[in-house]
Amino acid sequence: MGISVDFMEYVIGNQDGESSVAAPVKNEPGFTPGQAPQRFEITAAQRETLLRDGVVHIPQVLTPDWLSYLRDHTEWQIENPHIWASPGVASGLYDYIQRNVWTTNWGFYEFLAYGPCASVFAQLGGALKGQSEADEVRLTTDLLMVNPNKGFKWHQDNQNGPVAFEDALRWWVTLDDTPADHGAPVYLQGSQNNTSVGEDAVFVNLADGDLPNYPKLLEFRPKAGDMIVWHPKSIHKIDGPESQDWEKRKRRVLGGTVALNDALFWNKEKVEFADMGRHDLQHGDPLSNPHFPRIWPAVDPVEFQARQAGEVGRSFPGFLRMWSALFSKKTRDQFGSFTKVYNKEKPPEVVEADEAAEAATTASR
Ligand SMILES: O=C(O)CCC(=O)C(=O)O
Repeated sequence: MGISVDFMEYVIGNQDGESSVAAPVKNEPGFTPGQAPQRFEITAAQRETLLRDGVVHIPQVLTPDWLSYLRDHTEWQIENPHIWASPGVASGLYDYIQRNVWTTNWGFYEFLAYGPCASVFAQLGGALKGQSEADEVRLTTDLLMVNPNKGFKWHQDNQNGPVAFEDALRWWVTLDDTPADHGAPVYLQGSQNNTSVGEDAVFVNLADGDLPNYPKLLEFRPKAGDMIVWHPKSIHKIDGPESQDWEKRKRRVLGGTVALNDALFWNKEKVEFADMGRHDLQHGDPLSNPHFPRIWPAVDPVEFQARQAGEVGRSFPGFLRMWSALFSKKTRDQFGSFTKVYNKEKPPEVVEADEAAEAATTASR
């Protein structure tokens, strides 16, 4: 048994400020609340890799300070579990998993507002949009994922918040080294270009549609502080340990989705666990709203105030919105794909993507 969460400890309300670890930038002279995020330089090679492969591994985005900050908040969160983590924890899928943790614990929000990730999104999002940097980046959801016991079979990401695929970018930052024999994220190279996986699908069979046209598997072994960024249509999986138990090991990851530029509120007419906040946005409205906060080029002062005042998060009206979408055809299609949880190992041509990434990083430093 890995990390165990005490169900008697589940907290229902907001946990802002209870973990007292301050964001590293706050100790710097001249720090101003709401200031622009730190910058991490993305290379031309990394931009090209994302465009070609649909995924890129970026080593060492987190400084030691940010790494230790995020580990402290994650440990605190596991010890003080939020009720929203209960379904994922009870199922044993993860030792701890909480969506939109940025809304209940501002430690995670401040990481995204001030840390280096927003600049990575801006530069890689810019690559997708044909710009050197995206004009604007908004967070549409995050997910704290500790120890994927059962792994996550071949899938397309579908819980991205109310944003269209063409305006979204997926991301993942790990706080631990990947073990040698499991836990490696694996991507089908170039599969962002597939035309056969419907937008409501989650799990896929690699033998179906045009997926056989993407025979190469890119396997990454990220180390603590590394990021992976990918196109939302990229097909990928992660395998847990064979025993489905991480025991005393830890694999702590914060992942999520951001929206690029002037993205619109996209009502997918299906269950969106990321979108249960108290807002009245309608399909086609600008996404500018504290529930989908701007993090690049900097936070929006009004949205920032709303977040720090605890005005964002799940709400009863938002829950009803999610509930009413539960019975839509699109939701049925999405859950229908759960019956196809295939993990057929093609005779894989595994490309050691990490070697390529390391070469690119070394060249850029
Ligand atoms: O790292 C994990 O546990 C799963 C990651 C993943 O597949 C995703 O975020 O889509």
